[in-house]
Amino acid sequence: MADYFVGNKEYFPGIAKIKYEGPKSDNPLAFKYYDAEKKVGKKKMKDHLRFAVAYWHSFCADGTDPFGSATIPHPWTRDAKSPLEAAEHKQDAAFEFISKLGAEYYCFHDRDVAPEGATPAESEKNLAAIVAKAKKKQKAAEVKLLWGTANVFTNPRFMNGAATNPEFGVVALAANQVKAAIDATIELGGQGYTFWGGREGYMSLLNTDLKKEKEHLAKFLGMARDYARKQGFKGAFYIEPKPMEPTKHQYDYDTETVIGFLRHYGLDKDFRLNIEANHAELAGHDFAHELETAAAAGLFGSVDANRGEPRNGWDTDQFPSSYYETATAMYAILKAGGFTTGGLNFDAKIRRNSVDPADLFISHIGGMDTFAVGLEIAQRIIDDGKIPAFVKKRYSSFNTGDGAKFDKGELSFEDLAKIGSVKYGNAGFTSGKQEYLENVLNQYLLGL
Ligand SMILES: [Mn+2]
Repeated sequence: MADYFVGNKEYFPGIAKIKYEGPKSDNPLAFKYYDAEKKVGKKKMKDHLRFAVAYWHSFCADGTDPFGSATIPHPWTRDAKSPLEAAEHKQDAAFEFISKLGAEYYCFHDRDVAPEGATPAESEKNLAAIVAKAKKKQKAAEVKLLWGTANVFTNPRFMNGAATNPEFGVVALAANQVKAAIDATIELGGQGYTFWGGREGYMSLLNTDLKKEKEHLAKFLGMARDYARKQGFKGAFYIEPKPMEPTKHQYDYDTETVIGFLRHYGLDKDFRLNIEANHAELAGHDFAHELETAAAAGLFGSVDANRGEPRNGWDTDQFPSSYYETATAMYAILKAGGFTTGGLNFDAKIRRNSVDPADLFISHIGGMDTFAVGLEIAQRIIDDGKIPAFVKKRYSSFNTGDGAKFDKGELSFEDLAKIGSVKYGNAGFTSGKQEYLENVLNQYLLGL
């Protein structure tokens, strides 16, 4: 990773490249657990975790919330003579930050990196100009694009949806934007392209043809996929489930819903899941549940790494801080074979009263350390083997005899019923040992 900042200006002065100093360090601007080159199992930490910085939260979000205006200073927006120049300064700040942090990847929406123009053509031109600069900066900073996406939810024209909009004209405008974002992703060597259906849902069934909207969504996704493949895109397409907010109900409700949707419309060969911890919580699921559900379907792709606030029920996008959550998530990810095109994208923002420039570093350092600990614990679960062995044994009655015949489809339902009555009258009293397994996991969490 190059030590790097571009332009004449350093936007995070006084902050040098973040280093690993170990668990005893009291330097807030150092990693305590994330040691990029350290080997865990068969891979280096950085290759397991594939951290990405989210452009929108880190360089665009200014602390505005429904009750208050901006609190977080963005010095890169000062002194710019035009929106495009402001976007260039923001890009300088972004590459300086990502490089100093030592993340290898980043993710963006089209509108995070380049300003919207007065017309769709002008917007495309702005994006192309910024992409040309990003290409050079990626190379100089040794930073790669994990995935790109299009923001088809902020502009008021998307108030009734994008691909699911009841007006055809808006569907076509969304396609114009998604096409340009796909082109940008390909140009920058992006390893994935994400669809988050921010407004692909409904506010009221009284004004909604739900069947038509879902069909339109599937058609739009298939057309975008075909276009990207025709342009030579080899990466993964991701759908990011979220149950609600801003709509009452979003069609990509949760992982299981998306799997059913992708299979129903024949999209499951190209599309994978991008799973966000906070969205899992909003859907009433554990983060690990969503990961295991995607992996069980062979559709695990990438992760938006954050956390919610369990007691307030909205999408707070906080930085991960729970070892228990990252350990169980990383265990699911390791069991799924780890990341290929995906990674851990910090779809997380500092709180609006975290106004020191260093807070952006401190939050990412904490998230990276928390996932590094989670990875080590997950590897410990696998290496020690007690928990995987317990699960294996729990299903061992399907390995031989009648159980194996059942799994192979060699028993009729009448056979099964007869065997049950004749041979297994006393079955069903084996302990699930949940408390024992929780105790074992707690021992791993303390590293004993
Ligand atoms: Mn979120």
